[in-house]
Parts: sequence; C-alpha cells; structure tokens
Amino acid sequence: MKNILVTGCLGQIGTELVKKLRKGYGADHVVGSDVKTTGVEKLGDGPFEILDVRESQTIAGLVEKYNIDTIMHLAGLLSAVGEMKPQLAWQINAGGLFNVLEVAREKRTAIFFPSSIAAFGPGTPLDHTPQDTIQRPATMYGITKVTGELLCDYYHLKYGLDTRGVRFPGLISYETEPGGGTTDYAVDIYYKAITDGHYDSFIAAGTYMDMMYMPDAINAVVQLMEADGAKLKHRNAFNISAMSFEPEEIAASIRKFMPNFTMGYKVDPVRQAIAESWPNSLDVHAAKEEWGFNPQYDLDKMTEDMLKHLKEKLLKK
Ligand code: VAH
Repeated sequence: MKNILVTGCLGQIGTELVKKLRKGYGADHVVGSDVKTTGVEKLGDGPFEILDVRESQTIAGLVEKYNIDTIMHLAGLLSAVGEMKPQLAWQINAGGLFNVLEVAREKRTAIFFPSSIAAFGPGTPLDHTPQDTIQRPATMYGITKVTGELLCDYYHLKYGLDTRGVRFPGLISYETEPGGGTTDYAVDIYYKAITDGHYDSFIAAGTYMDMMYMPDAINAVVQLMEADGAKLKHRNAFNISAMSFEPEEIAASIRKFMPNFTMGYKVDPVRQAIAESWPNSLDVHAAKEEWGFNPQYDLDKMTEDMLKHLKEKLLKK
C-alpha cells in the first residue's frame, strides 16, 4: 500500500484508522474523505476531501488526483439507523460499495471492505459461528453486508481485484462515538459510568454479542491488508472478535474499577431484536491461521483503558 483513500473517515473506525495509517505510511499518503466535515480536526495533518460515495465520478476523481492504490471503504449506515432508513441504507451501503468497486476495477486499486457479524441472521449457528455458514440476515444493514461480501469476492474472482474484508464485531472506543448501531450500548455504558455513575442498557441482560476494542480492530485491518494475498484462502470476509459478553458482564467489569457503578435496563425492542438475530460468539480460526489475527485486549484490560481515557476526555471539559 502506498497511497490510501479512506471513505467514511470521520466515523468511529475511520478517525482512528486514518491516524494509524498516517503514522505508518506518512500523512500525505493517506487521504481522508467523508460526506461531512464534523470532527475533521481529529485527523491531524494530511489531505481531506468531501466525498459522497453515491457519486462515482467523485470517487474516480480522487483516485486519479492522489494516485490511490488502496481504498479502505468505511462509508455506510449502521444497523439501527439502517432499519429506520432501509432505502437510504441500501443506496449508501450497497450502492456506494458498487461505485467503489467499479472505480477499483478501472483503476486497479485494492479494496478493504468492513463486513459485520450482522451478515449472519436467523438460522446461523449462534455459538462459535463458523467462518463459512448460513447467511440470511433479517436487517437491511445485514443484507448490505452479505451483498458487500459477495460483490467483493465476485470482483476478485472475475476481475482479479485484491479485495479483502473482515466481519467486525461490536467495536468499543473512546475517540469517536459510534452512531446508530446496536452494539453501541457497550460504548454508551462507559460514557455514562463516568458522567452519571449509572447506565440504563437498551440491550437486555443475557444478550451475548461479539465485541472488540478499537486498537485491536485497527491493527487487524492493517495486518490483513499487509498480509500475503497468496496465503489467503478466504477474503470476504474474515470472522474476527476478541471477546463475547452480555450487559451484566461489562457492568461487572466496570465495577472492578468503579465499585459504586449501577446499571438498569430500558430495553429498545428494535435493537434487542437485531441483537438476538446476531451470533453469540464467532469462530475466528481462519483469521488467525491465514493472516495472524491476534487481539490483545480482553474485557477488563479494555475497561481499564476506556475509563482512563474517558475520565481525561469527559472530566476536563
Ligand atoms: C452496529 N456497531 O451495531 C455496528 C456493528 C456488529 C455491530 O456492525 O450496527
């Protein structure tokens, strides 16, 4: 990778991926792009462009202008907001990816595509969900993720494009808050622990989902994209996860550092139904064997780091 374009760079993953890539490849070699500018100051030095991925000419123009050889395509709507606006989710998530793949076909760029545990649904084995199994998601977000996986594999097989992806679990971070996801409760809880000492979870007790701390997610993206393509048996997309927990377990982890923290429940039926359609835990052996996936954070190590950084972020205001 020499010149990288990141779409959706101001989102929860993008903000941190751009900074990591700029450290490794040089600020001028990593172009951030997003449909908005809110939060652009977090990226630090380096080129930024306004990009709506529904406009394929603009994508092609940026690839040309910066001689891009790799597109990390993060632009998209998440699961809960995708259920509120399914047509828009299709246009951006599926339509936007198609535009990126068509530009990549012409310009021969490599592609990173973020799939999700949402690519699984009812009928998928819920525990230790296999790398290769049934994928019939019941959400528009999940449908766009399965579509994305199939399109990326198709463009690899038909046109020889270097497309690679992972199925992200819920991602937890303190830099940029997620927007409109189902796993967001596992981020909200840390913010509320600091500001209120209490959190009412919109996901019910006992609801297990795969999760991962953002540093492990960012390292996984770079590791996969730098891996030897000849060694990849799978491409779109690899199961990755660092842990699986339910709300009571993350609350117990917080209480190890904040003994007076309390949690209640105000379950959101829409996001609860989405969560229940997703796996409880993933089998990640393919990622480990094919490109050395090796997450470093477990729940308590993540909790300690999250609370430390959020105290600095929230209490200094
Ligand atoms: C969501 N955070 O909740 C995203 C992610 C696996 C979850 O895709 O929609």
